[in-house]
Amino acid sequence: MSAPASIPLPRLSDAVLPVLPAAVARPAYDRGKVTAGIVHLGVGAFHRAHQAVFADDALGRGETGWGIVAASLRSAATRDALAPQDCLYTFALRDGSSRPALRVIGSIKRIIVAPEEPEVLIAALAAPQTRIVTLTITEKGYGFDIAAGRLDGGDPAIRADLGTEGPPVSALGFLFEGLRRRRAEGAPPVTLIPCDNLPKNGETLRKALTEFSRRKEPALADWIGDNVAFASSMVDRIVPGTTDADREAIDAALGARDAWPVVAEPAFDWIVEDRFPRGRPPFEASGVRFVADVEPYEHMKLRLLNGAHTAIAALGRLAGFETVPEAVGHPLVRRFLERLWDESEATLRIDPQVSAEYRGKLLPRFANPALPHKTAQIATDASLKVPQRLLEPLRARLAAGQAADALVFVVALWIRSCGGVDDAGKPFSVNDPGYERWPGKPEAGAGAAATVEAFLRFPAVFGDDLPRNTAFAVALRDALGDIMRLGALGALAERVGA
Ligand code: CS2
Repeated sequence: MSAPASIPLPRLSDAVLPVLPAAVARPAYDRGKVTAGIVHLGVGAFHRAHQAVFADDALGRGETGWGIVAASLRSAATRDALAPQDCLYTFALRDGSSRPALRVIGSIKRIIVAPEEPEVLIAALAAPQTRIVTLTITEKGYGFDIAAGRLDGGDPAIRADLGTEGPPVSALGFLFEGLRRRRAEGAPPVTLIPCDNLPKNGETLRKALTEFSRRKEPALADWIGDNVAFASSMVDRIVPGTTDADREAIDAALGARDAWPVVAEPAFDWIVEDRFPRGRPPFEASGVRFVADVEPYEHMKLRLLNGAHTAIAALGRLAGFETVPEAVGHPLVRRFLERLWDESEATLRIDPQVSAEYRGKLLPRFANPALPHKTAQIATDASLKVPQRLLEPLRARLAAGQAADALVFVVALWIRSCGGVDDAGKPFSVNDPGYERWPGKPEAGAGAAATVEAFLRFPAVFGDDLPRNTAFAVALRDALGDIMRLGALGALAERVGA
């Protein structure tokens, strides 16, 4: 007798919601009555584990105007996974101790793949009921050279959009077209909220979009000044990429097939500048905080959490730690992170109790065994991350005449990791288009002095001040020399004691 064929699981969908296991939370509101007040650009896992969850909370509390129209600027993968399941997906909270809490999120009404339907995205951005546009497009999505304070002239998508009247390809190009139509149609003001790990992200987006518009249609740049609010926001939640093992476990618990669930830690923060001329969703009921100035929180998070992440990522690539929990399982790494945090925390302008509490939670967050966050994922686009996470606190310390050995060491780890060969001689891929585009890379096999000299001429990373600081150059060369000689962990052991 042959074994019975297994019965295929039904696909997650509105129709399946009523028969999911009782422990799985799901929308209790009528999704058909929800209208879209939010357009989101960049419908990756982060958005789906963060803003879309708060919108779902608001809908669950009886609001109906805060559904989301989400757009992918490039890939069709998320739309292809979620459209057949009515844009529903599972959000799994993993705290490492118990079984994940599962919840089906219903706030996304539609997913647009921008290259396929540019007009639909422009129309959504221009729709009068759109009151908020949120963005998670990663650091490079802004096409802005932060060190120079202007558009990144080398960014291919920005160049293409500045040079043509055809359908846009970049986020700035879509925002420009959407706002151009809002002006033409007399649509009311709107708030743009960037949710990426950039310093002053609202201000950065304002500068980028204003310069972009000024180059294409100066009158629109003036209109934007009067009709568009830019709210900086600090976002925080660790959301590793979904794995096949996650999918299988979640399908089994749901009794339904979800092509793209997301998994995340319970901790989160969304601190947003309160600039909403046309009202905003009552997100504070979910724990979102609206403040006048987000900068102190942003510095705390970028310098403590993300700075440590970038350190762990470079170290992981070089020393062979595949995940963050694995890296922080090593006592030397933990000891080093405390040093790094001592240096960075002292540069913050925030109530010391707030930063101490935040810092105190980081190691347990990083060690969460249920979230094997890949160091390779965090190492992506590192040249766009190092400045705000490490060089800003480093500058602050140098200016105050304070030592910055741990920060310098992390910059040296990053430089070493750009070589794409680990300490055992095994190659790995460096996924950083900003670095790849930079023409001044050192020769393969160059020593520490020549490598540092070359890197200091990478203006988008080091600006024009750090290359003139001889003490910094010498410290960087010595740290890199140690890493080349002893390997990343060996050099680390020299610093924090074996
Ligand atoms: C990480 C962040 O990939 C990265 O660069 O540092 O995505 C980090 O996990 C989040 O900012 C946490 O809030």
